[in-house]
Amino acid sequence: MTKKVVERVQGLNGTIKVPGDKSISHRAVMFGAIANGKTTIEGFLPGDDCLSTISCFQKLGVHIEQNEDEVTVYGNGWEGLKEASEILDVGNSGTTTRLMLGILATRPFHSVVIGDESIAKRPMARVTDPLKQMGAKIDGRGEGNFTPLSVRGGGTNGILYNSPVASAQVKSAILLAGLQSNGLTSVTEPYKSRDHTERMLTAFGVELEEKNTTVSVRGPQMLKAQHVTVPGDISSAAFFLVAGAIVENSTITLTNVGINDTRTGIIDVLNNMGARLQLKNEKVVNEEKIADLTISTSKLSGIEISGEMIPRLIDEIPVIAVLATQANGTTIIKDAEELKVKETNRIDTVVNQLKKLGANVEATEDGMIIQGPTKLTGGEVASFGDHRIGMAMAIAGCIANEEIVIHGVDAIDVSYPNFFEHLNELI
Ligand code: SPQ
Repeated sequence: MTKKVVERVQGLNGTIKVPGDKSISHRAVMFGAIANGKTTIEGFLPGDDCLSTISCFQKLGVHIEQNEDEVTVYGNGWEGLKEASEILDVGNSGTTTRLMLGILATRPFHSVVIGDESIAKRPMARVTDPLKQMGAKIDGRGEGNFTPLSVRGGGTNGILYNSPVASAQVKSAILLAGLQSNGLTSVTEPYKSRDHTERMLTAFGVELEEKNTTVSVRGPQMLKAQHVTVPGDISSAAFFLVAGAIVENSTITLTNVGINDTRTGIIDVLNNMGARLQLKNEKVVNEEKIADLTISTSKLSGIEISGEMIPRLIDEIPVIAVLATQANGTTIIKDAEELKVKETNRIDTVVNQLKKLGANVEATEDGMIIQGPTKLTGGEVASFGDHRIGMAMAIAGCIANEEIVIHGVDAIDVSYPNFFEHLNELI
């Protein structure tokens, strides 16, 4: 476990190109692996989570070459996937676990899926139950709810599934299984979750239908290899967007950031709080909108964040909590129970760590309430193995009165390996 000392800064200024989008990087590798032909990926995120995806599909017999942010996947279609002689280790990655389960559910061989301590606690029944209903044989602790999981796929039929949660991982796993199942597969969710799967499957030649919050595919379907350009990850940009808004004397530009509407809740929050944020050079690359974002220090007001906005900013809530400690008035975050089943219980972890720094924050059943503005003090905090908590604490450290010590910063490598280099470039 590595620790890092972060000290108050006088201002953050400059331009940063954040690493590639994690969700899109995972999907590009997986879809390339089941497609026919050579898929090339530029701007890939070489973080630990996406490297776990590469390693699992290599074990499944797919030839994949990776050099920094460039990846080539030599797909041989669905039949190119072969029974692995080793256990498939997903590391810390929920996306790898759940989307890969959707793919394995239709493959007529046996697989064993394992991950780290955090993955072993995350609920998988949300995907294994519907996949079992489609005909896959999946078992594991808690009747297939927890890793290690054993999967014997094949012979699956389509399903009309009403998901109780707005989750892109649930939606994607079922749709991927649907591509190799008989008949129609349809997923309806309470609110629209991120739609990278729908966009990228379409680019790979899949026919799918979208209506309100329902997505449908008809099996069987094949994918055609593509070139994928991965935009910068707005979830990584969020740390510097918040830093730019709350650290005095700051102006930060983040280039080439993905601004897919299903991910831009953080932009709405910053605008609603009164931040000075500008979007420039908007364009569309590979079905995904991108832009350069510039943010400067501003006076902020507390707001309520709830309902359909939650899936559009779910991963940004740890750093939004830091933002809210500097906003005037009360910020209420609700309808965010999903935070409890992330890399950590992000309601408890965020609240407990921010309290150690003197923040006025309390946990609720489905979110948190933050009163601001408060001057944060120094102290010792920890990531608890959760990348987003580690980075949120580092941003808190930039405005704290005394230094803060963050334990477990190695977790940040999951999604933003050069996070501290970028932070130092701005000081
Ligand atoms: O991959 P993992 O570990 O689940 O990562 C997280 C994150 O913070 O990076 C969540 F802990 O992001 C998820 C996100 O919360 C990535 C994701 C995706 O790529 O489909 C979707 C969201 O999860 P969910 O459960 O709402 O579908």
